[in-house]
Amino acid sequence: MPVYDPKTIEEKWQKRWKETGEFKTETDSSKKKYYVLEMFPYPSGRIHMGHVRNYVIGDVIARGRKRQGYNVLHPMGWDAFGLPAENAAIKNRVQPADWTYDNIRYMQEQLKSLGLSYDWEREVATCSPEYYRWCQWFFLKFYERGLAYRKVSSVNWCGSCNTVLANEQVEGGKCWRCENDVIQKQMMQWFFRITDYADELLKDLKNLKGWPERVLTMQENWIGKSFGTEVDFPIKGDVKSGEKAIKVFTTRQDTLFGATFISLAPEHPMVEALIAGLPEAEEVRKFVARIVAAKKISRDIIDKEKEGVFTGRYCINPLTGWEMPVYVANFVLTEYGTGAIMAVPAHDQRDFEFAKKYDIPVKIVITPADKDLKPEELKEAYVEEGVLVNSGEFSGMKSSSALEAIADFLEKKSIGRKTVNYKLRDWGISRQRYWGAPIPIIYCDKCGAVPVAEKDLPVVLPLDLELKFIGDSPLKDSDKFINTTCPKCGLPARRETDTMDTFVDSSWYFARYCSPREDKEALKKSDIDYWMPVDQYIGGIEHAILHLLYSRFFTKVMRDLGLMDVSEPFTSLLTQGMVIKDGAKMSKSKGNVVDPDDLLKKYGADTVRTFCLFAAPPERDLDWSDEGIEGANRFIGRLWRLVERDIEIKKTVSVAGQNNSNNKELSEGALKLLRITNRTIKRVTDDILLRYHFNTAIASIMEAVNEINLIKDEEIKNDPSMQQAYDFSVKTLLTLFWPVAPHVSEELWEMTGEQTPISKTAWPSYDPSMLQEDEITIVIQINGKMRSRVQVPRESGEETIKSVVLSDSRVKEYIGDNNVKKFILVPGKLVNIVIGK
Ligand code: ANZ
Ligand code: ZN
Repeated sequence: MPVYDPKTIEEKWQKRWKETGEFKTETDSSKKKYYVLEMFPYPSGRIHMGHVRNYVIGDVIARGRKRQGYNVLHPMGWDAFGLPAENAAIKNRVQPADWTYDNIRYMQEQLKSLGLSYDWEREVATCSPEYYRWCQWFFLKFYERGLAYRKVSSVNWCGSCNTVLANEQVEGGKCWRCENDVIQKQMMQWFFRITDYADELLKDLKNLKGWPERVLTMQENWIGKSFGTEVDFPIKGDVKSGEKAIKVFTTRQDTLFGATFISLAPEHPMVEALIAGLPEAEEVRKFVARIVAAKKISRDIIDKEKEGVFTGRYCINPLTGWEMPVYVANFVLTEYGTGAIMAVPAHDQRDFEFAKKYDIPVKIVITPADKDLKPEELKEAYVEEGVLVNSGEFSGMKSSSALEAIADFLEKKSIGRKTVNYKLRDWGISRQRYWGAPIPIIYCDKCGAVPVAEKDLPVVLPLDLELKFIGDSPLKDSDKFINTTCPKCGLPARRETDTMDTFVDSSWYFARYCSPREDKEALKKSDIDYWMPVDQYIGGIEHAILHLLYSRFFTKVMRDLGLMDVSEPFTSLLTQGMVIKDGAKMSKSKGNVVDPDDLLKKYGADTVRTFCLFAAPPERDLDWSDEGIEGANRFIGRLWRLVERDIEIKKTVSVAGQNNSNNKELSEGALKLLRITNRTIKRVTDDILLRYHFNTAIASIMEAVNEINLIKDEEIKNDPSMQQAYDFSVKTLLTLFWPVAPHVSEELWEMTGEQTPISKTAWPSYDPSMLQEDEITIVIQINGKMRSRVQVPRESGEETIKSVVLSDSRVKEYIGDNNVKKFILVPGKLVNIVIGK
C-alpha cells in the first residue's frame, strides 16, 4: 500500500471532479434544494487564512447536504470593483482590469486546490460588463420608482491635491498623500432611498430566526427607530425670519417640566436669524465656525468634551412658562430629529454636564419611588424610570405612563406631535472613483439629468484610461466616455462620471448566481423561484450591518419589482470568527500572517481543511498553532493506517456475507464496535448538519478511530462478525470524514475496493437500537446487600463509575459517616462497596 501523499491524491481527485462535472448544479424542481453561500471575496491577489476558514465551513455544509439528497447550489465569484485596483494601477502602471483579472485567476487556482465544491460555471465577477450592466439596470429601476435621487451632500476634499478622498484616505483629518487638512465639500451625489424600507427592514428582523442575536441587535440599532414627540418651544421676542418657535425632537416628553434650556446644532438653519442684532452674535458665529471646521476633520466630535455658547435668545417652556436660554452645542447632530433638543439636565447626562459647565439650573422632575432627590446633591443625571414630581397635574404619575399622557396632552393643545425618527439615513452611492460601475445618467443642458435607455446598457467603463491619482472621478479625463447625446432631445450631453459604491454590486449577487449567464434579464424568475432564498449564508461579522442591510433592502425592492417572491435573502446566517495568531488578527503590519499556499504545499488541502474546522467552533476566533496543523496531519495518517489494516485483514480472511443486521449473531466485540460506529454517525450528523459544531464532529471521528485502533488483531482474526463490523466501521468513518477531508477520504474509500465514489453515496444513517445500549446499569451492593443501581455510559472507566456511584443519593445515605474501605468493580455489571468506621 502506498504512503499518504496529499499532492498526488488531491490532484487526482480535483481532476476527476472537474472531468465528471461533480459540482455542476441545475435547477430541478423535482428535488428539494439547498443554497449555501459564502461571502464572495475581493480579488486582492491571494487568499488568506480567513478566506480559507470561511470557504471550508461552507464546503462542509454543502457536501453534507448534497449527500443528504439535496440539490445543492454552492457558487463562488468576485467582488471585483474597488479602490485597491486603482492604487495598484497607479503604483505599478497596470490597468485595474488586468490587475483584477490576474488576481482572480490566481485566487481561483488557490480555491480549486482547496478542493472546494463550487460550481465554477456559475462564477461571476462584478467588474465584468455582463454583470455590472445589471447593476446599472437596477439603478434605472430604482430611479423609475423614485428610489434613486440626487442631493447635495458632503465629501472629503483635499484642496491641495484638488481631489475627493475616500474615508480610508483621510488619516487623522489629513490627506494621506500631501498631509494637508481635509475639508468637507458639498457636491451633488446619488442616493438610494433605503429609508422608505426602514420599517420593513426593522419589522422583518423578527423573522430571521436563523441569524445570530448579535447581528439582529446591530441591525436594529442601526435602523434606530425612536418614538417621541416634536415639541414647539415659543421664542421670546421677535425673530427677523418671522419664525415663532423652535421645534425639538424628544423621546422623553415625561421630563418636559424639567427642561431648562434649549440646544441647537451648530448648523441649525435658525441660528443666524436668532442671533441677528444681538450682542452675542459675533461670539456665536465664531463658535459655529470653529465647531463646523473641527467636525470636518474629525467625525467623532460627539465623543469630545461638550461645549456650547449662549445665543442671547430665550424660549418659553410651554408647560412651566419658564424662560429657557437657547444655546448652540457641539454635540447636537444636524441630521437627526429636528437638529434641536430640549435639555433636561436632571435626567440626561449630556445635558447635566453641560448645565454644570455653564451654570444652568437643574430641575428634578422624576424621582425613584422610595427616595427624594435634591438638585444640589445630584452627582449625575437620574436617567431611570420613576415617579413624576414638580410636574403640575402629572405629578405622582409613573414616568412610563406620563410618556403617553404628556404626549397626548401636547397634541391636544397643539404644542406637539407624536413622531417617529430613524437613525437610518439614505444610502449615498456616488463614488468619485474609476474602478466601479458607471452610474447610467446623462446630463443635458436642456433636459437635466436623464437616465440612459435600458437598451443602451451597459455604459461601458473605458479600459484605456491612464490613472494619475485616486479620487475626483478619473472618468472626467476621458472625453470619449463623457461626450454623448441626450436620450431625450438628442443634443450633445455629458455622462455622469461617478461610479457606484461597490456595495451595490454585492447587494444582489446571491440572486444572480441562480441564473448567472442569463443575458436578457438580470434574474430569471423560474430559477429565482427555485433557489432563493439562500438557506445558509456564511461570512465575517464585519459585514453585520452594511452588506447585510443593503442586501435585505435590495431583496425587498427586487420583490416589489416582481423579480422574486421572497422578502429576505438569507434564511440562516453564520458569522465565523477571525483567524488569529499570537493573540492578534493576522495582518501584514503585525507580521503574523500564515500563507495558505505554504500550508497547502507542505500538508495538502485535507490537513488544512481539517485544522480549520477542528481548531475552534466556527463562531469563535481560531487561534493558529503549528501543533494544531501537525495534529490534523497526524490524524489523517492514523486514518490511513486504519484503512491499511482493513485491507490487510480482508486479504487474509474472507469477509463473510454482507448482512450484519442480526444482532444475535454478533460477537460481543463486533456489537461494541457497531455501537461505537452508530454513535459516531449520530454525533457527526448532528454536529455537521444541524449544529455546525464541526470541531466536535471531528473529535468524535478521532475518538472512534482511537477506539478501533485498540482492537487487537486476534480479536478480528477468528471472528467473522468482527471482520465485517471492522470493515463497516472503517468505511463509515471515511464517509463521515469526507465533507471535512474529501480527497483522502475518496482515495481510501477507493482503496478499500469501493467502485462508487463517496460523493455519490447517501449520508449514512444510524440504527437507533444501537444507541440505546450506550448506557449500562450497574448494581450497587453495600456490605454485600443490594442497595441501589445507577446508569453509566457503556464505555465508562472505573474513575467515572466510582464518582457516579458515590454521588448516588441512596448510596450516600447508606454510607453516612462511615468510611469507604473497599470499592470493588465487576466491569459492566456490579459494584461492591465495603464500608465501616
Ligand atoms: C429630552 C430628553 C430628556 C432626552 C432626557 C433624553 C433624555 P434616540 O432614542 O436616540 O432617538 N436628541 C434629539 N435630537 C437630537 C440631535 N439632533 N442630536 C443629539 N441629540 C438629540 O434619542 C432621542 C433623544 O436624543 C431625545 O430625547 C433628545 O434628548 C436627544 F432625560 O429630549 B431627549
Ligand atoms: Zn436633452
